[in-house]
Amino acid sequence: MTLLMGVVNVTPDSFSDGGRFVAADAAIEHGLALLAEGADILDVGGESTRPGATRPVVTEELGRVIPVITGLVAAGARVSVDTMRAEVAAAAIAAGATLVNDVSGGLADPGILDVVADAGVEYVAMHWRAHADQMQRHASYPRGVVAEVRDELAARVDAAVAAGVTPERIILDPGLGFAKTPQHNWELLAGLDELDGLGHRLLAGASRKSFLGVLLAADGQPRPVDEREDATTALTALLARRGTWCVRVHRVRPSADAVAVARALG
Ligand code: PMM
Repeated sequence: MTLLMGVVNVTPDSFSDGGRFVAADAAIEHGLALLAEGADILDVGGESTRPGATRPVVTEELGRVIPVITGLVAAGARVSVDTMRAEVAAAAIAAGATLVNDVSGGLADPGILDVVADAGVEYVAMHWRAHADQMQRHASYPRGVVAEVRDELAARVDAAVAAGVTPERIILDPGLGFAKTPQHNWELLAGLDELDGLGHRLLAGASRKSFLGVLLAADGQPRPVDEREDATTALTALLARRGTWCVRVHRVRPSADAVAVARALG
């Protein structure tokens, strides 16, 4: 059955008021609410990867995510850390995270692969080409987006295995919205079966992304981010129907219903 990963972003734009401890408490409370709605995994991230975002320094990222991971693990949650940094991954694992969700697939900080290998935790390698402030310059796939993403993910698997990560612990993600045009995202979603050929579990994150806003645009204006929930839920149903291992979402309850519907269909 498809698992649901609930997003717990601990970034200034997600919990804007109050100091660090207020933000941590709010994030923990949010994570617990997602668990109650049926999240299987909580994904704690302290770096915004939205197009154009600038990076926090490592101490800032650690200060954001570690208290939240500690609190959620204490509450019994299965926690993943959404980070590209080896140092943050190591601290998150020490705090109880059992999955490292690396949107760069080991490209941003190759040392993260050694951390994952040493700890024996699960590893999500997402398709990525450049940091958020540069990535849309890399949205070019002359050989076809599905073929290029597949080959680049295969190279990330090779790098992870070379570092000692057990292949069974590697999960692949097409990286929707990362160096992709809306059309690229749709082609990737339609071509996920080709990524299955790499022999790893798949995770996809489409929740609220701008390509859904473009799809649902009215009068030339993209649908605002908080009005993309129904489209997100529709995608969860379709992803669950095709047997995707995990779907990453901001709101869990509607997607849990979608997974239940897909499951009832067999
Ligand atoms: N997308 C975002 C952040 N982390 N992790 C994985 N594995 N896959 C994704 O698609 C993904 C991710 C950006 O989305 P957000 O800013 O809305 O959380």
